Amino acid sequence: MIFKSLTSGRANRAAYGDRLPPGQTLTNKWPILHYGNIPRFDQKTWDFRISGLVERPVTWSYEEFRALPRAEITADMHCVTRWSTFDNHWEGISTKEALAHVTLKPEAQFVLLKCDGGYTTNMPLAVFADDGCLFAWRNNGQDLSAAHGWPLRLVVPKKYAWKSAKWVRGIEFLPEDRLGFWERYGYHNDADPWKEERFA
Ligand SMILES: Nc1nc2c(c(=O)[nH]1)N[C@H]1C(S)=C(S)[C@@H](COP(=O)(O)O)O[C@H]1N2
Ligand SMILES: [Mo]
Repeated sequence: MIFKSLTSGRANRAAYGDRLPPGQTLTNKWPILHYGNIPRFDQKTWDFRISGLVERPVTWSYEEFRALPRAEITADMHCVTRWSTFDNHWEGISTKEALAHVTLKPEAQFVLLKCDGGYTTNMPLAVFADDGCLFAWRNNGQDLSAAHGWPLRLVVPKKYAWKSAKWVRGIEFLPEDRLGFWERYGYHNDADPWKEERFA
């Protein structure tokens, strides 16, 4: 009964055992959570930039981005506010695919994701480039709604969902870690739900 919503975290743990990280509760709805307003999307002016420690920066138009080779994954999602959803099917392009279009300088060790509206989140290059990470525009067979990140969001399945940046517009490669929006406000930099890395 995966889609039955339960109210008790303990009952969830009993029912879903290894699948639910500590302190999380399964929900059958997909909550909407973000800081600030939903940015307006204009396909004509939207672009995606790869900048920082790369030999040559990249700017893709919306059409160019959507023409890249595609990937799909199925993953669970865990928000630090304690809800989880199972079996999200995402379609988009993998972070490995994006990386294949640039030559990183050797000092590039960290990534800062930049979003419309000013949201940012950070992670080591190895976390960004891990299997399962992708820039998605579809979830469970449907285009993302504006509220869930249309036209593009990052998905980092192994981390708390604040690393899964909505309305993402670019990647900057950095020599040192630079904290993102929630990371600056005291969220844990590593954000592993299995270790309950909620706050620093
Ligand atoms: N641009 C942006 N992306 C964001 C956020 C945000 O405030 N702004 N919030 C994050 C948080 S805390 C969560 S839990 C997820 C929620 O994604 P959803 O609204 O699609 O469920 O988006 C993440 N991505
Ligand atoms: Mo969250």
